[in-house]
Amino acid sequence: MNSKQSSRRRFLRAGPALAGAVVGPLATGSATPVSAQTSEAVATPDVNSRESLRYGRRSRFVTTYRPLEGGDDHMSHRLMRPMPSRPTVSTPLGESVGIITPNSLHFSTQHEYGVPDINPREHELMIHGMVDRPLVFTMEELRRLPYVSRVYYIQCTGSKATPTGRTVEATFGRTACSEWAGVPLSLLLREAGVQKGASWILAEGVDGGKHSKSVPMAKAMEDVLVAYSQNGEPVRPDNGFPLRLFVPGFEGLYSVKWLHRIKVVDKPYLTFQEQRRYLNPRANQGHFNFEQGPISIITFPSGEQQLSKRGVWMITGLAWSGMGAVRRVEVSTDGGRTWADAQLQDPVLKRAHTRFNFTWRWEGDEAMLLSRCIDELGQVQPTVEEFAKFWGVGIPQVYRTPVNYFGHANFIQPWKVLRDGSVRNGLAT
Ligand SMILES: Nc1nc2c(c(=O)[nH]1)N[C@H]1C(S)=C(S)[C@@H](COP(=O)(O)O)O[C@H]1N2
Ligand SMILES: [Mo]
Repeated sequence: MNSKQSSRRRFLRAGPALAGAVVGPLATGSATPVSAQTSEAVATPDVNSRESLRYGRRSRFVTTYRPLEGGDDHMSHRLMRPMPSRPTVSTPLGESVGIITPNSLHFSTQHEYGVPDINPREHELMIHGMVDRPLVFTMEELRRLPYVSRVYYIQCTGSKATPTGRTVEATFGRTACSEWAGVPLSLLLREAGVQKGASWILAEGVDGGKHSKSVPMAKAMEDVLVAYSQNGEPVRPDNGFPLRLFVPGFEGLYSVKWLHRIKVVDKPYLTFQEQRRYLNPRANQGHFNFEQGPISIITFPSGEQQLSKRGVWMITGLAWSGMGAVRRVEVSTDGGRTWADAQLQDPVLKRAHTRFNFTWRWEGDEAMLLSRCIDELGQVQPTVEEFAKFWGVGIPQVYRTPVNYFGHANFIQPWKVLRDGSVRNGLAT
């Protein structure tokens, strides 16, 4: 055994011990022998190009891309029409490591009116309505103000467990986590002087459809950001360049991109977008969905991935809650009959993706993998059965109904491991 191999074996024995599970020595032949084979270092033609030197590039052997939702070929997709709207592409969660989504791999959706091409030197943010001093900021003026940076997830309401999604991208691909930096909205609102009786803000973007969203004043003063930076670089055009609202823990649609106007008001303004698509039609729910509940997803092994052999594998995934930090994640490998704690990987941050890991010994039998998030408020992520029962409907109705109807659809997505090691969606249709 060479030294690489023995250190790998030490790690594999340590893993289960750290996870608190009892696992015997590895079955003979179950670990991949480490060979001396490495890919030949090939000088790629552009290695010294001006662009490579100035902006960097990834290895040509790394081919992770954002898959197109629906899995169609790009040019034949039904939405590739000569209009600004484009198909949704998903965060490649199945290959994710840690908690930060690279900007290039952040999902992209809901641009029915195109992605505006904004010159930051001409962009302004206006704050008006029920304020003592209406204000207009240029980007330069905003950049002179004190700013904060925070790691937060974002999740589109359309992202949820389904019985038909074949991959983790097809089900939960519209979520991502970044370090967002910008000016606290509370600072700008204090500067403008919010008048008595003002209880909401209306934020509006400059995209063609003027996407706008009403946000309660209490939230606006709590932790909302007017963000211009994402993972250390200017927010990308897809994500709202040069300026976006970021409303941590709320449904993604609150985080208005290409932000140019905040009106301080005394009631929610049900603008076209909000009224047409975002309201919860159940009047007894108050029409609005705010924070997203506790949720977790197994990213590996997930749909269409493959366990190549029996033995020790790391079940890994992401958990989050719109209401705070993740306290615990439990994993079941037997369809929910028994559960055990997964390890949370640092950092565990409020309203951010949290990585969890669970060392598992696969004996080659069929297995049903589930994960369940418990947040710091003690809220537990439901199964689809529990979710349907809570809303007093049947499971088929849960799947059929528009996503906003039942609030945040945070029920568990099971993955089924077959005897041949292939992985399938584990929800019955
Ligand atoms: N101006 C504007 N803001 C917008 C949208 C939009 O279409 N226009 N889409 C919303 C929706 S539905 C989501 S899920 C998030 C997605 O943000 P992201 O693209 O940075 O992930 O932006 C929100 N903000
Ligand atoms: Mo969304």
